[in-house]
Amino acid sequence: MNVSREETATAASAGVCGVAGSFALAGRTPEFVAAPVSALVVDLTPGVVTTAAIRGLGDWGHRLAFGLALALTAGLLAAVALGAVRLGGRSEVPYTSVAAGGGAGWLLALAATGTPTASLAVAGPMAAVLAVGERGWAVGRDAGPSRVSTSRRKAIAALGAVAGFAGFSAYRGADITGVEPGPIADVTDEETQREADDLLGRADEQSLGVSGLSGLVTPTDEFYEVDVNNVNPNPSDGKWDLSVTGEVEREVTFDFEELTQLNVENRFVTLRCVGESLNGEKMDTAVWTGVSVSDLLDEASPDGSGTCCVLVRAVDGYYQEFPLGALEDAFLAVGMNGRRLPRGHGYPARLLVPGHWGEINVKWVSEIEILGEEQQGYWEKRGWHGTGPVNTVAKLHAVNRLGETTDGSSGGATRMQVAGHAYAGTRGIRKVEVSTDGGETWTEADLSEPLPGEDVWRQWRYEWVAEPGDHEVVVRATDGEGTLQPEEFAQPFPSGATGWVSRTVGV
Ligand SMILES: Nc1nc2c(c(=O)[nH]1)N[C@H]1C(S)=C(S)[C@@H](COP(=O)(O)O)O[C@H]1N2
Ligand SMILES: [Mo]
Repeated sequence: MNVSREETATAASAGVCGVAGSFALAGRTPEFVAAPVSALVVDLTPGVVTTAAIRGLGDWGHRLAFGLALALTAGLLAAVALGAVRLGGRSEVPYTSVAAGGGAGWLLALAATGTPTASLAVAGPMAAVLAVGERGWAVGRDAGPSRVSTSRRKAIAALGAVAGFAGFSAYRGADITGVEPGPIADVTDEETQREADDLLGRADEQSLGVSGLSGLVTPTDEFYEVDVNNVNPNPSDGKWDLSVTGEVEREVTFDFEELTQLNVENRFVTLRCVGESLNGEKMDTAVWTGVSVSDLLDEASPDGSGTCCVLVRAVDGYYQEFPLGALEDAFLAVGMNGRRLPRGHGYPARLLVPGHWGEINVKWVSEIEILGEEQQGYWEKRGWHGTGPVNTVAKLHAVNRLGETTDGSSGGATRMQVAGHAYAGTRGIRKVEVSTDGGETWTEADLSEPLPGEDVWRQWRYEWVAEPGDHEVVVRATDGEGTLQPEEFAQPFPSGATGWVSRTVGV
């Protein structure tokens, strides 16, 4: 088969523009044509590779997988477009390539997304490129002696147009979030809303107000997000439900309405990812609105004897297994910081398990299966041990120079401030100590007043007068049971980071 450069370029451009058109319309929602390819890439990646990528590349591993999915999808569409171009070249009928390529692109997109209208965003740009290809390149070919320069100019213009379109769609699609979460009163009542707002106000008041340190509640759009997939599900209230199955007296299913008819309350809960580095930023707190999981379990009545654990499944194919006991005080959240859950945090409902690593706080939760025997969850299959209680940590995220002072012995001393958050799950934080001499001597830091709730972090703050030079600041927490945060350093893999955070502060 003899394929010309023009044909290849047209087909490749059609593939890129098909993906770009789809992203401009759908963003990272399931209507994006590359969404199922992305899920497939994640699924087919062996666990050891995933874990190695997380350890070696961090969040870039995720981006790489998404980039690969985009390239594969564009390649697939380009292959279809190439077939259409070849067909058009042999046909007497004008625009055969446009009809064939646009039609095949539409069918492929429909197969991938199941949405006829959204699939037009793939077919349209593909057809447009094929039309330009059939007209434009052909004219270039007939242009006689000036052919080289004409076709080069055309190639540059075409490349520019494709790149421009891809850039535009990357910008457009990035803003598309799927559901727009309304106020939590929409699905509960005014009193629940007022209480959530009051709690937010209270967190604001109790925050230590240190410059450069986030408050006791993390604003929703700054709350960390960890998903196995690059494209999150977008279930609607009407289509979503949650079942309790397995070793139960009777299996029960709740739809969203039924769920919100239960006793709704607001709770402060902190989440932390087992995969984050020791002083990382994947630890945040919100006011969550929801119902107690035991209310759901009561209706199903798990068989008392012979049950050990639960397998919780989600709409995105994620699943986690952990001891049944952990569900006793668990919460099913439908709201976050006074509004409904955003799609990225599990709309319409997610699990919150007090004191446990983030990974078992299953988002888009769809089934709670009571088990008689242990199984491995998604991350445990990939080598992690992240289903248990969190490690104790005191982070150091703010270093502030408060001003020159005269109380230093040699003059020229500076009043310094360091601060951060401390968290120990349901054990709570008893104290945080700071050393400014590399761990020789320790002083207790100020702590924010505890917020109500059994699984909430605290802020700490420490100020001292520092002589000019370098100071090795170390910080460590003691949990509510009196246990000091272990000093020995460990990487996040497989059981969460340990050690004391330290930082050299130059004055
Ligand atoms: N369905 C589903 N639930 C999930 C995940 C996921 O990928 N899919 N990620 C888990 C992990 S590893 C963490 S740390 C928390 C993060 O919750 P957040 O994204 O709301 O901060 O969600 C957990 N729940
Ligand atoms: Mo996580």
